[in-house]
Amino acid sequence: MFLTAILTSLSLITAPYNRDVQLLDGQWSAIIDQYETGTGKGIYIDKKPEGKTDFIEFSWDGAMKLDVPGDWNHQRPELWWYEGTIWYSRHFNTEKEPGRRKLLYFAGVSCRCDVYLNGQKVATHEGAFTPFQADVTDIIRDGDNFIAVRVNNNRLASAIPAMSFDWWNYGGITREVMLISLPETYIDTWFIRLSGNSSKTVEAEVQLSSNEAGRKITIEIPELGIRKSALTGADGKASAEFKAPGLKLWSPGQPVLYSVRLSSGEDSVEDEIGFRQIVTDGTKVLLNGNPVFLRCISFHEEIAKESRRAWSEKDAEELTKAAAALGCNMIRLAHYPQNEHIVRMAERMGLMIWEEIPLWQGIDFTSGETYGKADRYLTEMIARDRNRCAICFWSISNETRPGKDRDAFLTRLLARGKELDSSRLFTSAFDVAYYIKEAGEFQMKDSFASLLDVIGINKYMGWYAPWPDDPENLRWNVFPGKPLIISEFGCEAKYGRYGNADTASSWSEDYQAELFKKNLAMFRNIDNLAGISPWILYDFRSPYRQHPANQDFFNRKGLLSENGERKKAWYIIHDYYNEKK
Ligand code: GCB
Repeated sequence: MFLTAILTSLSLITAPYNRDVQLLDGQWSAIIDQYETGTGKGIYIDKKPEGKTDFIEFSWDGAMKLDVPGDWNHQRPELWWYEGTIWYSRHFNTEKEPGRRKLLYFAGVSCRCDVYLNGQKVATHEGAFTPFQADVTDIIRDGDNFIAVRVNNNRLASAIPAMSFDWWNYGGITREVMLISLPETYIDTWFIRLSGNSSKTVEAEVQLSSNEAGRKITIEIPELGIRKSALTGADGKASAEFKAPGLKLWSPGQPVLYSVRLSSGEDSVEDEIGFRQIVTDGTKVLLNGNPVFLRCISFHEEIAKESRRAWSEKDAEELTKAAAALGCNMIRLAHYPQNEHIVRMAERMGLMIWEEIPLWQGIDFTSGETYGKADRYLTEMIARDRNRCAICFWSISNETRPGKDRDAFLTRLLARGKELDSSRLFTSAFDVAYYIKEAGEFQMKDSFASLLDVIGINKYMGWYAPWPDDPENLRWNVFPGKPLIISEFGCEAKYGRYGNADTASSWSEDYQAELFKKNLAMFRNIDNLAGISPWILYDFRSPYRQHPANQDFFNRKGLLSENGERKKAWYIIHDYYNEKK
């Protein structure tokens, strides 16, 4: 019964990194299991031969080593293209602590996995980009423990994303694994934010790990001289609303974060929390009541120069600093929830965030199973990041086509998102805005889109779509009453290639620069334009991008090469963003 509870629970502890953590990073043993025979052979038990006639084929003795965190692809040449199953394992020492609980927390495993601790299955999870956990208090042993994880990164038609997508399908335990030690009853989750449209009233909901009524929870914001207490109800949850005079709101220009301390019984925990308002007013996005133009850039969770997934704080710093250097006040985490270090780093630096689930083209909208996965993805993303004030937009899809099944699927998903968090703007990126010659303007028909707060448009004028006229002449009439973000535009260029500014197949920086100038000229005609997000900050790895000389498995739409060298288009956006400041 205990196990079922673990497997079906969506519970995710808030701010796991702020806890008493034993990191299980380092070199893990690994066995390639191409034919999926490991589970049947009980590979998750560290067996040794018994007696003279016994032998073990899938032996951990002498197995190869892989770094955790880390994708497997970049670690060994034979794994560069590998899609399938790899088993990971390691021993670790810990202590059973009477009267305390232990959670095993995985920040991200790509794409699906089964986790075994001391021979028992403790968790199963699908979805490369969100965390999961298991309460292992009763399974952990004093001294030596053995953890084994079956990791599989096959693309599946029912999965999110599905069979193909324009980024590398990195496999492995790509983010941190940790064992968290907690009091028997601990502060499990919290959601602390401004109350409604107020700028000085704070609202807090705090959930204990057990459903105990009458437990006192104290919330302190020492810098503001605030200390409030509330009692839990029968569901173990306490709510409080209080005035916070003197509260400074978070914004890109002033990314103020407060240290918030929560305590209850023997547990206490701190989190850095900022407060801001984000709403729309007609065609404007208002941050703390002021219209803001979104100077955004997308990037993948990748250190492209090393052809690997980004996972560390240092990686997060590299990516977010590169966005800030461009003059951005916002980042789009394409196309999935990236690791928590990136989100927190961006928040500290004053970058607003658009965060999305990888519901990217090719999704099976007819499948109930897939809907369940989408619901869970969204729930896990919001559960992890709802206290991050930098996140201003939740996006639920990228480039989906209108239709009965898709409309029903996304409408339901959007309602679910709003139920989980009504304090943000909901958006999606669409590629169905077309130039209608007879009307002399861009239009878009999509009834689902009309339900969103903000419309994202991916439009590759001059690359996937030829220019029908001079850019200055192209009018836009796409959801004219709502804020519109050009959430993608651009083209490929190889760093250091010059000339032929009028020929796409030159792959030249000059063609890309010209295309950017033309797009910026066209954007002046979009009355409801609330921001832009060029595609993309860095060239990135993708199996789609085959051209042997010019791409070599890199999508070359970066403003920066994979090594961080600035292409001409980088300077164009840099200047444009400086003017928009
Ligand atoms: C898109 C996708 C993005 C691709 C990009 C491209 O519309 O949203 O994931 O990488 O186009 O380069 O084609």
